[in-house]
Amino acid sequence: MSLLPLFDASLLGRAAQPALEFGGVALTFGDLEARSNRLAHTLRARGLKPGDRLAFFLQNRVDVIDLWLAGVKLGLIVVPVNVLYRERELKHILADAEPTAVVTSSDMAGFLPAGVTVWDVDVLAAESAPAPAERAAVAATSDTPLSLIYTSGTTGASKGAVLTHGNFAANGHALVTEWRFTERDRYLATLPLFHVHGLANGIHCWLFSGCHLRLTERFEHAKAAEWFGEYRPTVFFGVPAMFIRLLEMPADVARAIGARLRLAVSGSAPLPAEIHEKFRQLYGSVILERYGMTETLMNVGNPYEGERRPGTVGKPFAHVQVKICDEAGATVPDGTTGELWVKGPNVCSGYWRRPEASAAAWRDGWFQTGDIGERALDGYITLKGRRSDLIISGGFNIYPREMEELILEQAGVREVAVVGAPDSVRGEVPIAYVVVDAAKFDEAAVTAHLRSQFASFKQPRAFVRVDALPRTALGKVQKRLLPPWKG
Ligand code: MCA
Ligand code: AMP
Repeated sequence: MSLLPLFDASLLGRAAQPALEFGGVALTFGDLEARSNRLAHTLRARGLKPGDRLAFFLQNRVDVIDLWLAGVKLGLIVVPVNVLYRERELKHILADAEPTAVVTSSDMAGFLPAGVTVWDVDVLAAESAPAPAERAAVAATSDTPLSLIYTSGTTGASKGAVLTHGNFAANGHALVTEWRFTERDRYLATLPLFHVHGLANGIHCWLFSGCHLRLTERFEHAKAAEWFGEYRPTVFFGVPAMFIRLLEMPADVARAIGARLRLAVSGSAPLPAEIHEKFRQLYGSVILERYGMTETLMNVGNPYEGERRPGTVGKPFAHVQVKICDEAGATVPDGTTGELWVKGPNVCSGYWRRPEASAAAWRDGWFQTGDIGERALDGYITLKGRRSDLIISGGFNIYPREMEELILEQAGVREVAVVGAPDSVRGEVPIAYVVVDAAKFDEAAVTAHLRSQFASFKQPRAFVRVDALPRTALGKVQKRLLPPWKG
């Protein structure tokens, strides 16, 4: 099934109904239908055909929604790119995805590597204004790819997960149903639209249900009280760092917000049980924590009705099968730790142009998540860690190897290990333990170079100098034996 018929309940069926507000602009679903049709005509006139990749490198704005809808209609493969990415990340993703063009704004175009075709978002919008408002659409099926979303997997270089219309349809349909979305909901969208939490969950729950959306350019905790107070959302999705920031709200304001908020969902990183409890006390609202991945969209969630158990991610969604396996691939008994394997219409079709990586990640039709967890006798799943040394900071992923490779290239660095240290807001922050040749190592120069190459959230919070890295007899670095970072 194409996604379009699911969107049509809103785009066509609720054409006159208010759909969204952003920066003082209010649009109906009919406006969104017309805007995306006009953009689709423009993209087609610029030569885009079904299966072509079109990347966007944009902060949240309505044009991202227009691009997504136009991509759905034209059978394009849309490639969302994190706005915080810098030279290395951008070069890698754009060389791998080979998009026809990258749509960006004039203030961000300078970050894009030379040789990439850049389309200015405002120029595209101006060019689209006189285009026909009638729909330009091609047929799609469940298997038609819709998006390449880059995720680091377990290796240093990130890989594009090929997500199809069917993957997004299954995920969106399940969430709207399980989370009881109706057109009366008001969803405050502050998550970035370049990751699946904001895009596949947020945008699709909104479009499938026909509720109302308030979009913000990004999450800013200093504005949260104003946004919640003015907009009066019934639904909010966030990463744990956002819920931690929301604990700074005055008690009376928080109570009033909580009284209207029927659903607060946390995901993308572990939500500490203590934050779950503090949020309940302050807002009177019980956070629903769920677990997903870019490759699989959502897998497991706490129930809408019933116990939302702190520290757990709940039970598999109805359309997803989950089994917990030992290293040999045999299912372990409940109460025993193993790796989560998942199967279902939500799981992506593979990694873009990487048959070996795809072959390594799937086994007998099951996707091996790399996440370690256990299932209680009553079915609730608790995540316990990961097979790889992924660091999650503020809900953004950092693969240490990617940073280590670049740090090792710097003058005076003999050895390096990047590890996550606990952080009260972001969950974890990266710390680089280095063995250096002090005469040659220039920390300020290394820091400046890293900033030009990688996203801000990947930057080491500190360089800790050590005499040697702890290693096993086989030479593997034992990150757990490094001295704790004292901040
Ligand atoms: C963050 N920063 C940004 C943006 N977001 N800068 C520009 N535009 C943005 N959109 C930078 C800031 O400049 C700053 O950089 C740093 O991030 C922290 O910003 P701050 O305002 O201090 O915010 P905070 O209170 O620490 O909160 C950070 C945050 C951010 C807003 C929660 O981490 C965030 O948006 N996280 C969402 C990540 C997400 O959507 N993950 C979903 C992945 P500096 O460090 O230089 O000061 S999808 C996924 O994982 C799976 C599938 C799943 O299950 O959902
Ligand atoms: P990504 O593939 O970049 O979207 O990141 C997905 C990873 O985020 C998963 O493999 C988990 O390790 C982690 N994750 C997502 N949701 C949760 C959660 N509720 N609790 C703990 N980890 C989570």
